[in-house]
Parts: sequence; structure tokens; C-alpha cells
Amino acid sequence: MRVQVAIIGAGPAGLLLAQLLQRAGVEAIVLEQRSAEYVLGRIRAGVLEQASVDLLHEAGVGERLRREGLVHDGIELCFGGERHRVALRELTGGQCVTVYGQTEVTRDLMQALAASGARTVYEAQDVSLHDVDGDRPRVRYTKDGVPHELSCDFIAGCDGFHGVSRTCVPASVLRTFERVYPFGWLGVLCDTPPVSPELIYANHERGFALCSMRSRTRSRYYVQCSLDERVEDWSDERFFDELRARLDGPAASTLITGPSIEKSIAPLRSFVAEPMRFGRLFLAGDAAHIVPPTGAKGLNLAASDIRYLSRALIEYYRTGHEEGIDSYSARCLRRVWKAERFSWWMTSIMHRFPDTGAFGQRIQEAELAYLVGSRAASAALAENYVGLPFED
Ligand code: FAS
Ligand code: PHB
Repeated sequence: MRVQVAIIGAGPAGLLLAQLLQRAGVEAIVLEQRSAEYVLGRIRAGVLEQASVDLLHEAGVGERLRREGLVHDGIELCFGGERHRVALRELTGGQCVTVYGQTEVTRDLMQALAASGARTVYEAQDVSLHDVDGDRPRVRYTKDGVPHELSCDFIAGCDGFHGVSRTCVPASVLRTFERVYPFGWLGVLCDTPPVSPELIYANHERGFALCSMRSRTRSRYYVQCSLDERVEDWSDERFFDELRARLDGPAASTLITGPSIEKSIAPLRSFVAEPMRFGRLFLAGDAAHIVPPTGAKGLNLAASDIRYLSRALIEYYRTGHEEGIDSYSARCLRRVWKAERFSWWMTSIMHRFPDTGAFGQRIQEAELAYLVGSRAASAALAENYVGLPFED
């Protein structure tokens, strides 16, 4: 079989690329190792930058997002027992973020691709890439025990941090940069009204906490936990007691709790692989970079890569020009590293580290007090949180 672009992975990066290419008449196929139900069952990101919202509209999947997404003009920082609002829209001259779960983004993209007749192979096993630095790369996989091989012009490695694509870049070419954090996030999803209409990021000597949401009736809460914690040791009651202990008085006293419908622990790391292109293979999304979720950048960086890659591939097929393809990696990485810095910085001032201690706690609180008291410092946080501009 032959196709113009083979996309490995049906997460947000792979599905969004497939949908944008499909609408531009570029022939693609998506190969996903899991079932669609499994992919939809993963509870992940919740906050979309405006640029990600715009790209989803460009991909023709913005209607439900427009109806159900919650536009947020600000976030709150909680420290020293008090909450302080960071007015995102005012500080950035009108920019905001939209709360809309990654699960819903994925669902909308899956439905659009199915409706368009685009080819998505779920439960594709043993995916392997071949001749990625030649003119005619190939992809092999098995489906229901039957081996398949396809030739293509390009391969988009959208297969996440544990995928196969990044391993196809020779060790002599690939450079990786990593920082693993000495804690994780214990997350709970529950069908209760959010404790506050906007997100609350809390710095507390017991550890970080985050109050987020998926809708006005579904809340998403996180508490920082040590990496040796086990989900089964955290009853709902223990979780909400810990969350209350890390919030300000009014939030703690008005928190509405309910049975968790999902509970999981996610490790935190910063990771970047360079370059994001090798021959005819392009890495995008978590296959190329990971950020700690403190800055709400993971999903948005995946969309950012796909914005550049879809434009580059469409330009190539329409005009034969290769400037977009040739500049893909460098352009992505300039934006990736700025998001890595912001996510690392937010993580460093909001979490308790093993060596934070009493002095470190006061330093974090002083930095947060300066931040909320300085328009310049708040604006710097705000412009990173809503998403930095693109080069083009
Ligand atoms: P994904 O990992 O979403 O998708 C990759 C896909 O490739 C998967 O479906 C996988 O099954 C498939 N795949 C892997 N190997 C394959 C192979 N060999 N063959 C075929 N298919 C293969 N970001 C935020 O902004 N906020 C958050 O709160 C947040 N929480 C997160 C919690 C967890 C536990 C994790 C892991 C990530 C979280 N993220 C969060 C980041 C997350 O949202 C990612 O940035 C986002 O899923 C990136 O999308 P993709 O690049 O498409 O990768
Ligand atoms: C979420 O709602 O899952 C979420 C929101 C903001 C973050 C991280 C996670 O920074």
C-alpha cells in the first residue's frame, strides 16, 4: 500500500495532523497501537491556549468546543493562606485560555476523521519504521495477526514519550535533555461542581495542589505526592482531606466532594529530544518533548508542533517547496524550549522539593508575593500561560 504521510499514534498530535492533512487533500493513514476506547479513557490535559483553539477550528472540530468549552480570563495563585488572581485577559491585552478536556478534543477528532473516511488503524501491533532517511520510507505493522507494509513520502512520529519513532533517530544524531522531578501528581476526577470558577494553583508547605475542572459539573483535582505513593493507599476521603489542607480557608470550606470516577498518579519530567526531524521522519508532541503539567503546556505544545508540521507538509504537496519542512525542527524547538522553561519555572516555585526546607518555603512565598504584587511579573506569567506567539 502507498500513502503520502504515515502518522504513528492517535493521540491529539496524530489525530490533529491527520485531520488537517485530510482537509487539505493530503493522503494520510494513522496507525495506533491501542483501541480507540483505550485512547479515550486516558484522562490528561484540560487547558487549551487560544492558538490551540484556533487550530481545532481550522481543523473543523471547533463546534462542540465553542459550545462546551469554558473560556477563562484568569487563574488564581494560593499561598500563605490567601488566593491572588492573575488577570490573564487584562495582562495580555485580551488573550485567554479555554478549559476543554483532552478526552473531548480526542473524541471530536476521532469522529471527524471517521466521518471523512480517513484511514485510522487501531490496535496496530509491532509498528516498525524503515528507511526513514531515504526517499521512500516504509512502515510495517500487524493487524489481527496479518502483516502489512506501506510505503510513504513522510512519517510523522506522534507516538508519545514511549513510542517507537524517536528510537529510529540514530544515537549519533539524537541529543536528549531531561530533568526528572522527585514527586508526582495524584489526580482525581469527580462529578462535583468545581470549588472555584477559575483554576487554583496552590503552593503549600505540605506540597502543591491544583483545582481544575472539565465542566461546571465535573472537577479535576491534583495534589503533589511522593513517587513511592500508591493510588490504592489514597481513599477519596484521604485525598480531599489533603487537598483541603493545602487550600485557603474559603476554598477548603466550600469544597464539594464526591466519589472519584478516575484516580491516578502521573510522574513529572522535563524532556526534549533534538532534532525533531531525521530524513523523512518528523517527531511531534510527546514523542519529542515532555513538560511537567504545572504550566498546562503538554497538549498545547503538541498542537504547536502540528501547526508547523501540517503547514509544512501542505506547502510541500501544493508547491514542492521544502522551506517549511527544512525549518520544522528549529522553529518547533525555539517554542518548545520557551515552554519547557516556563513549565520548569512554574514547577519550581509551586512544589515542595526535598531540599526546599523552611528557608526555601519562605523564598517561594516571597517570589509569589512579588509576582502577584508586580504588574510586570504577573504579565510575564500571563503571556506564557496563554501561549507565546508563533514565529510566522
Ligand atoms: P500521546 O501520548 O497522547 O499519544 C501518543 C499515542 O501513540 C498514544 O495513543 C499511544 O498509544 C500511541 N503509540 C505509542 N507507541 C506506539 C506504537 N509503537 N505504535 C503505534 N502507536 C503507538 N498535559 C497538559 O497540558 N496538562 C495535563 O494535566 C497533563 N496531564 C498528563 C497526565 C499524564 C499521565 C500524561 C502521560 C500526560 C499528561 N499531559 C498533560 C501531557 C499530555 O496531555 C500530552 O502532552 C499529550 O497527550 C500529547 O499528545 P501526543 O503527542 O499525541 O501523545
Ligand atoms: C487539568 O485540568 O488537568 C490541568 C489544568 C492545568 C494544569 C494541569 C492540568 O496546569
